[in-house]
Amino acid sequence: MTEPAPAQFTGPSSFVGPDRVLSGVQPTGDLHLGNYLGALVKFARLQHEIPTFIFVADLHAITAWQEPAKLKGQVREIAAAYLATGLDPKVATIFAQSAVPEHAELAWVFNCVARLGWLDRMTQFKDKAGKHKERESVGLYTYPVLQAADVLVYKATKVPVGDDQKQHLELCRDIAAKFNHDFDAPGFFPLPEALTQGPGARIMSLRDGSAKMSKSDPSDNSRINLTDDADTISQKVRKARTDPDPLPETADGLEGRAEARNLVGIYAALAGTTEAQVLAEYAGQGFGAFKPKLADLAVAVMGPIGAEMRRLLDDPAEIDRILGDGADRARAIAAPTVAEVKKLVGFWAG
Ligand code: AQP
Repeated sequence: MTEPAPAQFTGPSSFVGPDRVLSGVQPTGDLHLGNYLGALVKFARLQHEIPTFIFVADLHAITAWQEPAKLKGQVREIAAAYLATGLDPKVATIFAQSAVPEHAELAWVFNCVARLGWLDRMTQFKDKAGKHKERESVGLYTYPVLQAADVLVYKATKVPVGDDQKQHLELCRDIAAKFNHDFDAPGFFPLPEALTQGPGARIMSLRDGSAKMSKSDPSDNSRINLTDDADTISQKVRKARTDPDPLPETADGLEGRAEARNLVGIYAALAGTTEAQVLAEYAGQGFGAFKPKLADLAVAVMGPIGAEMRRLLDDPAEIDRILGDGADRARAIAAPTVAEVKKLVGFWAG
């Protein structure tokens, strides 16, 4: 039995294996612009560069109560969003987390590798649990451990996520390194890298530039949903909180103007350009002029996604077929990893 790690395990991984991308989204509500720019848009790009595994995180979803009769439908909605934003099921492996039991199996082993002190530091749990953590599920607390299993069961090396997930990825690396160390298996698991770069890494609420855009924000006006129609998108952009000053010439001028910075960042991410280029075009103009341009851009990018999701959801059997096929392909990678882990741990069934 190894003593708790005195410090975090870092350093280069001796892992030698193929690069793989892994990420997922919880089926816990309408996907929004933050999920799209922070995660989904990267999935579609990466699938053509590196073998890509994208799952719907239904095990994670039940860390908070989900209506059983609705959960399958919620999973299909996320799958439809993946497809509508450009994931190709012939290229990427798309599946539901609950269809690959190896995630949960590996998570148990990792629960015994991770230290309580490591989890105590997770700020997302503190944010979500608020003042009443004793009322939260144990699953919400150990969520980042399951997340580490999600990634490492595929020995994935790249994890495209929003900024809010960086800390969980660091924990994932610590778990991988401690497992490799404790079970004398150098390089068995890679130390995966979070891909958070880009202007969409942290999209803030349209009502409060200091809060992350989030599915669970009670105000629907705080976010643009993937399923919003053109009028709703335009209205939400026009109502977005801003300040009375014109846009500055450089990004330094956005200092202390969180709402202004957020809208410029959203424009840059949607247009596939940079904050500096947006400011070069709009410097000196007020939000009365800028917001309609942003609204048009958001409608042009998001409108077709919502329409395609609605079309796909008309054929749930086809979505189920894609998820079933993806689960078979995912298990073909995950099962051998768990078999190796069982041997390393010394399980009777290993
Ligand atoms: N505001 C955001 N900006 C950029 N990226 C974001 N992501 C979430 N919000 C933003 C990224 O979206 C991916 C999927 O997130 P998730 O649904 O699995 O979990 P989450 O981070 O908890 O998403 P929400 O919307 O904030 O949900 P609630 O309100 O339930 O907490 C992740 O890659 C995440 O980084």
